[in-house]
Amino acid sequence: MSGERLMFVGGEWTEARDGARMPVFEPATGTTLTSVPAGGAADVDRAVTAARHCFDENRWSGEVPPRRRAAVLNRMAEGIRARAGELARLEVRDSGKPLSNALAEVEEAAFIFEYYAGWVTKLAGEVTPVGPEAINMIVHEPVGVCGLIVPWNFPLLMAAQKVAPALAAGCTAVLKPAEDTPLSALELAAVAAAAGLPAGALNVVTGTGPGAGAPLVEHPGIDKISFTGSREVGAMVAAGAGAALKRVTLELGGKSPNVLFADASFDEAVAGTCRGVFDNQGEVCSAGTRVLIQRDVFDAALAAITERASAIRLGDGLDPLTTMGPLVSARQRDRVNRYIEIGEREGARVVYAGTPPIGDRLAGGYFVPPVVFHAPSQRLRIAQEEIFGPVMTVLPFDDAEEAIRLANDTAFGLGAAVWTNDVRQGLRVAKAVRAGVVWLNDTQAAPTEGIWGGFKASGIGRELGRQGLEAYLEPKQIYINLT
Ligand code: TXE
Repeated sequence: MSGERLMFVGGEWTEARDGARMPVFEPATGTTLTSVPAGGAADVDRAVTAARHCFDENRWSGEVPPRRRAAVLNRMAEGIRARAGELARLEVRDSGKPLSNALAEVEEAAFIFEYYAGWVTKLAGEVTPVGPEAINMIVHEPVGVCGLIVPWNFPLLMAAQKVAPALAAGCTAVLKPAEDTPLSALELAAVAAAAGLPAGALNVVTGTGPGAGAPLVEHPGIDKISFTGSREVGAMVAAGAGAALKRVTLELGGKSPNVLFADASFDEAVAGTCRGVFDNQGEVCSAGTRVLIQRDVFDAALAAITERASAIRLGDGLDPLTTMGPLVSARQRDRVNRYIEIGEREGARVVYAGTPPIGDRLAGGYFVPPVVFHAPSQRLRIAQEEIFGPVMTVLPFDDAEEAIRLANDTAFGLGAAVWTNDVRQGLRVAKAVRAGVVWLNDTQAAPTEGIWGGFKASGIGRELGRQGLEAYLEPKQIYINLT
C-alpha cells in the first residue's frame, strides 16, 4: 500500500510531535501494509486543545444552528457512501474480515451518521409542572470534549457509533483508533473535513493504548470518555476517569449464552448458533460462544454444528469465496491458540477443529480455524473467559430453569440468544437473563435505532439509539420564578 499516513489534529494532517511511527500489518499475509504516526502525550495534548478551542469558541455547538450541524452529519454519511467500496477494502486489508462483512459495516456506519443527523434538530427539552409560581425547564447541553477510544474488531463502525452521536450532541472529540486498525478512522477524518466539519471538532490521534489512550483518559481538558475494549483496560479507564469525575461509557465484551431449546426450528437455530460464534472470526463482543443445548437434541445439534463449521472457508477477506478471515494480529492469534490449549488441558473434548487455508501467500497470516469444544462443566476457563476468536463451547441442559441458571453463571452480561418456538418459554428466559441485549430466534442484530450495552462486567451505559445520544448530553434545569 503506497503512501504513509498522517494523523488529523486541529484540521491538519500531521506527524507525531517526536516523529515516531508505527507499522500497520495486513492480517491475511502478516506483512507490513503501511505505517501511521505513533502519537504520544504531546499529540494528545495538541488534539485536546484543538477540540477544547472548537468547543469553547462555539464553532460546533452553541452558535451553530442545529440544521447546519445536521447538514454536516448528512454530508458525512454521503461521503462514507460515496467511498464505500474503497473503505470496505481498506478495512479488509487492515483488519482481516471478509469483504461482505466490511461492506455491510461501511453502509451501517453511513446510516449511523444519517440517523444522528436526524436527532440534531429534535433535541427538545421538557417543562415539568411545579405550580403556578414558576416554570421549570429541562434542556440538554453537550457534555463537552470527548475522548473516544475504539477497538479493532469493527474499526469504522465503532468509530461511527461514538463520533456521530458525540457530534450530533454538539460535542467535539478526539478519536483514538486501535493500534492494529487505524486506517479507516483516518479516512473518517478526511470525510469529516470534506463535509465541512470545523477544524478541531474531530481529531484523530493514532498510537498505542499506553502511549496515546492513557494520556487521553488522563487529560484534564477531557469531559467524557467513551471506551470499547477489554474488561481489564475498561476497569483502568473507569478508575482514571472516575477519579477526575469525568463522564464515562464502557462497552467491554462478554461470554454470551446461546440457548437452543429442543422445540426450536432446528436448521434456523443451528445456523444462527454458528453465525453467532464464527461471524467476524469470532472477534465480536456479543458472540454467543457459550452454546447451551437442550439434551433431547444435543447430539443432533452437535452433528449439525460440526457440518456447518466444516463448510467454513478460511482465506483472504478480499477473496469472494472466503467466509472466515484471519484474526487481527499475531498477538490475538496467539491469545486464542493459548485458550484452545487451555481447553484441551482442562479436559474439554474437541468435537471439531478446522484446517488453515492453503497457499504460500497466506502462510504468514494470522489464521485460527474454528474449534468446537464439548465442555464437561461451566467452570472451565474456556466457558467463563472471553476468547475473542472462532471457539465455541457447548454444554447440555435439561429444562428452562437450568438454562437460565447456566446462562447467568458468568461475570458478563452483554448478549443472549434464545431459540424456541414456545413464546412463553422464550420470554421467560429473555426476562430472566441478566444481559443488555436478548435475541429471540435471532442473534447479533444490533440496529442503530435500538440500544447497545451490557449488564455486570460488560460495561456501563448504552450506545446507539436515543440513549446513545443522551450519553453525550448534560441535562440542565432552569427554574424561572414568576412571582
Ligand atoms: O484490547 P484493549 P486488546 C477484548 C477481547 C480481546 C481482549 C484484548 O477479549 O481478546 O480484549 O484485546 C486502547 N488506556 N476486546 O488488548 O487493549 C487500545 O489502544 C487507554 C473486546 O486489543 O482493551 C485500543 O484502542 N486506552 C472488545 C482499545 O483500548 C487503552 C474489543 C482496545 O484495546 C489502554 C477489543 C490504556 N491504558 C478487545 N490500553 C469489545 N468490547 O468489543 C489499551 N487501550
